[in-house]
Amino acid sequence: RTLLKSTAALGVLGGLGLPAFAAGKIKPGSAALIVVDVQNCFLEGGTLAVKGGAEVVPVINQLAPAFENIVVTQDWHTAGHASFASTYAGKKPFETTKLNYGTQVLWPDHCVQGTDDANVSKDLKLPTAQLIIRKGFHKEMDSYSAFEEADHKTATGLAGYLKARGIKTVFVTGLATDFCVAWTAMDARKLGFEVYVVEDATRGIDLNGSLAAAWKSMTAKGVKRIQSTDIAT
Ligand code: VGL
Ligand code: ZN
Repeated sequence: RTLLKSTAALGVLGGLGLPAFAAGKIKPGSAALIVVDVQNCFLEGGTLAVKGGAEVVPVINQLAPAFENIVVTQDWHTAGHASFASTYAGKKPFETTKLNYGTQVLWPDHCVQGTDDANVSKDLKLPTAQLIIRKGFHKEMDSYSAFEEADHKTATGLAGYLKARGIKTVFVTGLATDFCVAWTAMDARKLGFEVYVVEDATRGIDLNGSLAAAWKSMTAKGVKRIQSTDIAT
């Protein structure tokens, strides 16, 4: 059994000048599904709700049985976190500030550790998920990526986990396309993985054009954009 349909392999890879047979060789044992931040905070009614966020749940549930390895991520902030607008006098959500690692978008308070808002959606059905990566828990630093925090130095350990299990290809899904999904996908590329983002299994925040910008950056780094129907389930 292989994960990508051969028509998908041609469609996705043809335009990239890559060997069309490459995708046809992806075996479930060497691939992982990464489910990024499908948490109450990012769903309707949550503190940083992404439009249409809950629509990714049935798509991800439908993909899950095809995967032997599933990793879940969970945005997991302290109260008074450096990424919260409320931490700074005179700052409002969706403005930015400069922190010592670079520009930080300031968000409404969201995904605070131990709250129901921070819980992973109970509607997800991921029987083979074994690892939850919690990120953004250092009070002074954010972490959009599942692989490294915003200083681009502090590793979460996910790369080591995947490599130790012989995983070469990752399929990234979840929320939000233009922040945690995009940073996770691009870091995965940087770390040497083959990376597919399953577009209809994601939704974006789209702050000042960030969604189109994220797809442009991801594509430029060799991240492949596919649909859930391209995966053999
Ligand atoms: C995210 C903004 C702030 C995400 C997390 O999961 O994309 N976005 N924290
Ligand atoms: Zn966050």
